[in-house]
Amino acid sequence: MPPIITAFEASPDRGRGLARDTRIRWALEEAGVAYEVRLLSFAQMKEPAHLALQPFGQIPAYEEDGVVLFETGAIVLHIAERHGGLLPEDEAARARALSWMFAALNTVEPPILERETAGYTERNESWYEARLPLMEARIRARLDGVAAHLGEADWLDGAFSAGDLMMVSVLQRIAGSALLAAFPTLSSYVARAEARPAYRRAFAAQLAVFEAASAKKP
Ligand code: GTB
Repeated sequence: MPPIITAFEASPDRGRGLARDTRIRWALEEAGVAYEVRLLSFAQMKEPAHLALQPFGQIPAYEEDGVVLFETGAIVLHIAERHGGLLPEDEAARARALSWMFAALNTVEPPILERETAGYTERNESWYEARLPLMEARIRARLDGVAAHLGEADWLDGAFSAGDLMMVSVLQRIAGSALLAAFPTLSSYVARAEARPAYRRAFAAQLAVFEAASAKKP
């Protein structure tokens, strides 16, 4: 049985590939694994059937041969370990790739999400404009670290790995912003990753879901 992932039946990002199922689609495409998708409405995401797979009522969840997983980090790691293609064979290089995967999720993503969430929830509060430069400085400090390590290289540590997949997925959340544009090597890094055939297929697949949902609307 192919793995099954869950995704939004109508993604709020309007098919821009920012919902987290894209990470999983991309990892599966890089590994050459065919998959199926179970589409959920927001209401279905909070129902017991989905909560049994994803305790927070979010997407994505992942099912494969009796293994049920949630959290994109855990899912990408599982795909990389089970199916190959995303982690180097060499033990030390593999460990470094995993460090980058965790750095993306634990060090780079939190300040980016903080700014994004504040934009949704605090924009009209008196403190928002004062807090914004502080939030952006925290993001820039993380981008400095990634850019310094990347230098002029194509990928973070030798060949493309799950570390790059996760880092690019995180950086995409500030794509188009002045924050990322201030780091030309990181902008090129994101563009290089997005040009990978596996990413193009993953992006097209999630966009097709959004377009089909839009076409059904009266
Ligand atoms: N830590 C979890 C993981 O990595 O798997 C986070 C999963 C998560 O945040 N899922 C989001 C979700 O289900 C969808 S991707 N949210 C619904 C809820 O919590 O009730 C996040 C997302 C949503 C929308 C956009 N967008 O519109 O641009 C981008 C990203």
